[in-house]
Amino acid sequence: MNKSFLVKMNENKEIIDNNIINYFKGNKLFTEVLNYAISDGKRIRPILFMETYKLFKPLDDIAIQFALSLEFIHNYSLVHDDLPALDNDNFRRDKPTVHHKYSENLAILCGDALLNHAYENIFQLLVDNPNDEKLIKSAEQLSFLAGYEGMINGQIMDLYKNVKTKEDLFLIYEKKTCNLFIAAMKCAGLIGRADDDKLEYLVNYAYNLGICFQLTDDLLESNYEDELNVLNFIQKDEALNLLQEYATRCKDIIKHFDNSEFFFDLVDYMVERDY
Ligand code: GRG
Repeated sequence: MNKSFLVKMNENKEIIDNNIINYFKGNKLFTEVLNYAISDGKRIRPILFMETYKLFKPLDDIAIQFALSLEFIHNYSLVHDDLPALDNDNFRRDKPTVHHKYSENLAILCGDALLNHAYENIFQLLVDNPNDEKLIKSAEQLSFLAGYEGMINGQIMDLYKNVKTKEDLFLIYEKKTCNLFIAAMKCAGLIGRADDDKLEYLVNYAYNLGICFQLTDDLLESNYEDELNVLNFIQKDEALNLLQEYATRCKDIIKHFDNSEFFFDLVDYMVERDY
């Protein structure tokens, strides 16, 4: 992997980690629960947001706060997804899940609180910048893409749809995974005043990158038989070819931007990652 890309990834991750670790103050048990839920992760969505933002303007506090909100939403979805009523997972990021370490009721409330805080943070940006119509639009887009027709709809399909084909599966991936990637890039583009053509490129790149991310996840999974996994629909060779196809699409799209080396390398990172 390109060394300067990895340095950039680490610098970005550090910005998020420095702002998010022990974010919630106080010494109550619930503060501990909230901080536990957000203490780890690759920080891909906020990094995607910040790097997209930098295609248009230098990083500022609006960008960092928006990026943090994306990470709060992502973490709320993981805490709730791990609950016994949904995926019933006891471990995530090599640690006990929130409900497993604390309790189910605290995990439900933790997810609720993270989601609310994400929007509280964004409303604060709107209060501070009341004339920024693009910021308002980006807040609306984030809530749409993460909402009942977006990411949550992916979870509904995962639970209730009879997935018979690869196409059914990809629709779930689009909703569950790609939507937050799209939110990251589209919102950054909106706030950065990208024109309509550029916004469309950002959305398409984010969609294709989300599928690459998900296909890599599937290929890394060894016990996939009873799960939603592309390998239950096609052979490994075919999945690897498909992954390359989506990766190439990303690279073709991002050629439309100047100074977009990071986004070329990001595709390779997504395809080559081993965790
Ligand atoms: C609203 C409950 C609820 C669910 C919405 C996002 C989602 C649907 C469920 C979360 C679980 C899941 C398997 C989502 C697919 C996307 C995915 C692979 C998430 C993990 O993302 P990473 O690898 O996580 O970026 P880290 O740990 O790095 O933050």
